[in-house]
Amino acid sequence: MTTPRPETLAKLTPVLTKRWLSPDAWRIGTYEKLDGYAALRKALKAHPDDLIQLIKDSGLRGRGGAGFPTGLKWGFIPQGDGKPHYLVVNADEGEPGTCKDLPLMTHDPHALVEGVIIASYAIRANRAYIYIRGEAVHAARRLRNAVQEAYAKGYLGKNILGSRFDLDLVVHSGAGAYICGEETALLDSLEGFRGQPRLRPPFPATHGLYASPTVVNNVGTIASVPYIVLGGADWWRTMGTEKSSGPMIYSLSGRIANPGQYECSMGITLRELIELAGGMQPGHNLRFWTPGGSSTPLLTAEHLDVPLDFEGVAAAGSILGTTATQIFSDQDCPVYATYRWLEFYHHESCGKCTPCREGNYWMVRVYRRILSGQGTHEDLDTLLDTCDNILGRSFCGLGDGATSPVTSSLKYFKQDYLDYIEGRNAPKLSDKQLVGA
Ligand code: L3W
Ligand code: SF4
Repeated sequence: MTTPRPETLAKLTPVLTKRWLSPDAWRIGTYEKLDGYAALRKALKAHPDDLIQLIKDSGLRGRGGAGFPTGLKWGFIPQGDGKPHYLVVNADEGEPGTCKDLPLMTHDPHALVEGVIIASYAIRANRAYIYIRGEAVHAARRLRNAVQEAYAKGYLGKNILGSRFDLDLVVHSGAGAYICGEETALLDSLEGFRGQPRLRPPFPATHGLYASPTVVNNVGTIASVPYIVLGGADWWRTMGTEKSSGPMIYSLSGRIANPGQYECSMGITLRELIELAGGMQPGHNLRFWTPGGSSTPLLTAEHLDVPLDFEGVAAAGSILGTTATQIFSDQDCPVYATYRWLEFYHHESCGKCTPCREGNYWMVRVYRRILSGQGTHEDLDTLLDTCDNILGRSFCGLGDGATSPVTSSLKYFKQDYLDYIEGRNAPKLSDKQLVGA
């Protein structure tokens, strides 16, 4: 175990995570004692347009993977259009390795509820939904309890705190499909249809839930709002970088001494995160890692000093994504890891478009062949060619994301593939598993 240096420890910025260790922080009484709902009282005294401007000034960017500017998105909602507006929170956290929203909703559900009320007031929505992943039963229970408590205290319902603003909030559990984390599939699922992506544009901002203007934001994005309202845009900008402001919850998993969530100023490096987490597990040396879940191209030990903000990771050839850093060592095989991720994408592909549905199916078969010692050199060209036909030709991000581990592992670890094909690596899969392909 390594002990973090003081300058690295200073990069820990507990903002969204600050109440997680307080006993009973999920109960409204505790939340109120710890500044809870103070931001709502302040926000309801402001003009909704000023709140949108505040979020624009803070530079807050979406925490769900794409990093889209939140204030800009809120500003897209047409005003005076006579249509109902909706706020939908994407709590369908399902990206492999990602584990920042579920602990937030479990430990501090009122932070999300308070954020929902403020955001709904800003975009003039009178109905909001939290779409939570079906398997997250405990988090959903905590959220439903928080919503009930908020109604009982007058923070939800009619004429909230005497402001004449009304809001109803519904917690809706999905059925465990990864694709429902794609915003338009989520909206279809919420409307009672099978969750499959819609064509964009039009974007949800103009044609969302029930074809009405809708903001879809991630849990971490909405839970950031009360802090910005209380602390101000300038304070928020004291953390992070110019274009990637604020703190971010990084989820560390894999070959690390203390896996978990580390909330730090954006722009921290993996080297510093590993230090905060007590170092690598004994006997393991870093070999490859995902900066933001399996849909983001792999990076390697050469990238330990890449700033983990939107621009820094992009410059290194990957994507910040959901800041799920899965850490693999010299005892892990990048070919096998990629195969396991592809099994996931193949299973979760909704089947709507041919490149993703067929491409992932074929790539899984090719990986099984390689890993059972029966691959050929042509298989590597087939993989790249298949990725070429998926990337940019799929209907939604799932298809594009599935190509990331394939192309990046071939870029950095081609020799590992060759070792299976040329018989230097013992097969990892049996003939029986190959037949199952
Ligand atoms: C109005 C325009 N709105 C863009 C909105 C759009 C959306 C947001 C970002 O995928 C990525 C994906 C995953 N007018 C607009 C506009 N918007 N132009 O901005 O849009 P986009 O298309 O950049 O991304 P996305 O479709 O939201 C998110 C990657 O994140 N990812 C995350 C996966 C995580 C999960 C999970 O755990 N649930 O799915 C990881 O890397 O691959 O590329 O709101 O409407 N002109
Ligand atoms: Fe469905 Fe995959 Fe096409 Fe997305 S890319 S619409 S998940 S088949």
